[in-house]
Amino acid sequence: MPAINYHLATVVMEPSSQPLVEDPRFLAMDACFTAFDKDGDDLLSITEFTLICRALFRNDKGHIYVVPQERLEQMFSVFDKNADGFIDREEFQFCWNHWIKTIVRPINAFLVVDVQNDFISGSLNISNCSAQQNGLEIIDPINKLINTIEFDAIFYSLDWHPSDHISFIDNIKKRPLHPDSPIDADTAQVYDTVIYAGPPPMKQRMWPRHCVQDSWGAELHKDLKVAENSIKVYKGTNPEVDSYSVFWDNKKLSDTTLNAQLKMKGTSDIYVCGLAYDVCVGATAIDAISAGYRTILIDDCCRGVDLKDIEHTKETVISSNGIIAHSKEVKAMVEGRDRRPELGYKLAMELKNSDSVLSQRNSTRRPV
Ligand code: VGL
Ligand code: ZN
Repeated sequence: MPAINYHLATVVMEPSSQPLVEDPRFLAMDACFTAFDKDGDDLLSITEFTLICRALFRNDKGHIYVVPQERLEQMFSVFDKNADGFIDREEFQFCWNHWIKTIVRPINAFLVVDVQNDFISGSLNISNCSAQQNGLEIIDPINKLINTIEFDAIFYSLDWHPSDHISFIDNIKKRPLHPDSPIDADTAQVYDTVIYAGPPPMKQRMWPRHCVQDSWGAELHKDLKVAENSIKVYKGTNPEVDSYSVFWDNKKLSDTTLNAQLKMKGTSDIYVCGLAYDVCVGATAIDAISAGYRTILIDDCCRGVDLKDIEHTKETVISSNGIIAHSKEVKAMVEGRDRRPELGYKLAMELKNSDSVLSQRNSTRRPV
């Protein structure tokens, strides 16, 4: 508990001054409101909200992140529920409980994607792919994160295919291809994309046989630290559909237990890393963002297949308000000492959406 109180106190700390809340038993929420209600009218204007954002979105090295005016206004309007141009104390209660508390004390999950033998030195060794990257290089930085940072939960995903899996090139004649498939079964090679007949028709990139259930290739690399109380998530177990994301298979037919387990722990933030950057790591990060999580992709703890696809993965994460971070930045972020405006904005937009879902439920419109 002292840690939480400390972080909440920093919220009402002006640059280069002492925390206004020094007694941890102090009612932090009201103190915060009062500290930022500069003109004492018992309301927070956009200018006063902007000061809150200056206190929130900073790191412990004294850097204050710039938040574009348009974003400040969008976030303000999420909390100014009656749209009268001010955040009153009741509106601030929502802002405090659902936004500020998460920003200063996130609940952090660490997700290590598919750090398995086959991708490092086995049948789908990514160093043979076009980017020629070495998966072994991520093991030390991942272990360092596990050894030095207190995550609230740690997950390891495993690509876990049955022998007749649809993605294996040597299984290509087991299922009919669609007439529109760009390549036929006799000419298709590893890494080509074909279209299976279905129904419904389904695009599939072909891979060498890899990560077959219970084989050596499917084991986590022996040097990867497996944290105590961590959770393993198996994916790609349905022979008929591939599964890049750790949340969903590629057809979104079924989910793994990951989202339910994250929800159970009250997770707000997900740190993603592993193999392959532009395949399973990217798909997982993007699904994490769509599922509403504040998402951080740890760049130096990922290795991928194709440089252009890796670039595209990063662009997609950034443009959907995720973060690309270096592992050395993670500890301060996890501990709420480095608070990124992109993640604050993402959370505010989630709160806005959850609001509209609620109001839709109360109206005649069909629930989404
Ligand atoms: C993966 C290709 C096929 C991955 C899994 O883990 O990135 N890539 N199956
Ligand atoms: Zn696979």
